[in-house]
Amino acid sequence: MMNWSGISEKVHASERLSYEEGLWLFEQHDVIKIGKLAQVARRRLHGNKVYFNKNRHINPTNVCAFHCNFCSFARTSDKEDGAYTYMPEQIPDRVRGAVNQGVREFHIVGGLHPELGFDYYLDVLRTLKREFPHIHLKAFTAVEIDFFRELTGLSHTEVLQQLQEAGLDSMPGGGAEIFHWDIRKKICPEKANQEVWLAVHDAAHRLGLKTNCTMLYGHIEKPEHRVHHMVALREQQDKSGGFQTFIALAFHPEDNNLGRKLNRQWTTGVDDIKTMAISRLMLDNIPNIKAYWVMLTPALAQVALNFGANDMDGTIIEEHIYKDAGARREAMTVEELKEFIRAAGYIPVERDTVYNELEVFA
Ligand code: V47
Repeated sequence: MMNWSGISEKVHASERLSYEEGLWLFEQHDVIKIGKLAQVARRRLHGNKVYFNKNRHINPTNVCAFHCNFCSFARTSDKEDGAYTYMPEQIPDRVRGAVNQGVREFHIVGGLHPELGFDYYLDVLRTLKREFPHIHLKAFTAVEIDFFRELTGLSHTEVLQQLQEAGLDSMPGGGAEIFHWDIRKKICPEKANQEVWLAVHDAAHRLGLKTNCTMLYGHIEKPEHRVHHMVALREQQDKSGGFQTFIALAFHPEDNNLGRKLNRQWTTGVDDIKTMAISRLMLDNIPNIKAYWVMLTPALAQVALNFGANDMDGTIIEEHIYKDAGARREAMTVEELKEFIRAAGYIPVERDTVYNELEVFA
């Protein structure tokens, strides 16, 4: 029989929660209770610290060969309204301002362009690394890596090695969506599936690359698909150990087919907070839980710090994927981030991409 005291004992003893216990937590309405348990795990790992970094997103192209029905960002060809593709040599000038403001990381992801070869993506990295050698390049999701494998006939490992030579320093966690095929076949059937997505991260971890992982929730999935997803990530982490951060991504319903089908229904605040807390409890071997403020809004991301989250991402600057899907806020200054963290009662800590602490703002 599952109950609060059994789960609470396990959390206090740092014992792993089962799939069934994860599901049971999703069925509970006492979100404060779930949050308190998540805070036990969060405080054990991070005390009162909340991390942020100074980063800038770069989305080199929005032209994409795939048709994921939740995506508002993609265009099917260069000719479609709103389509854009930056040539590698155009990018440094676009981001120089952010570099001058002290940005330390570029988060680079984009469409799977049907006509550009692998060299385009290598050139994006090479150009940025040449121009800004001190900036960390966190680039390309597992889905993009698998697309490059298809383009080149190389293995995932060989693709990653070539990207590393061109300047790749780590990988973001996108493209995981919901692994369970009952859902995945309805929202992104063309994308790398669970096995492939995990195999790419496995290959990256074995090359010494740190990566992140995500879950897209709040659309047609059920709690069991969320818990299945978390357990799959946890099992992969047991094997290869290179995930740094988990980010639960709430579905944004504006301007995409899935959103229209669901009558533009947004996730609720309670669901967002509950999902955050349960992810902290289930993912006992992934060190950080990110409250991605672009996705949650800064206000709810701040609340999430009391529900298991210990990281607020960063300054971000020029985000497209969420903005196109209905998010309103595009950038936060370092001062704003620090203020949000302090006002919630935590200590802001600036980190680099791989979680070295750069400055503790006590
Ligand atoms: O994989 C796309 C999601 C992801 C929508 O690694 C949507 O540090 C909601 O992965 N509504 C990309 N979500 C973003 C991402 C990410 C973000 C921040 C930090 C990190 C990190 C990674 O965005 C996609 C997809 O799951 N997404 N469209 C939408 N309409």
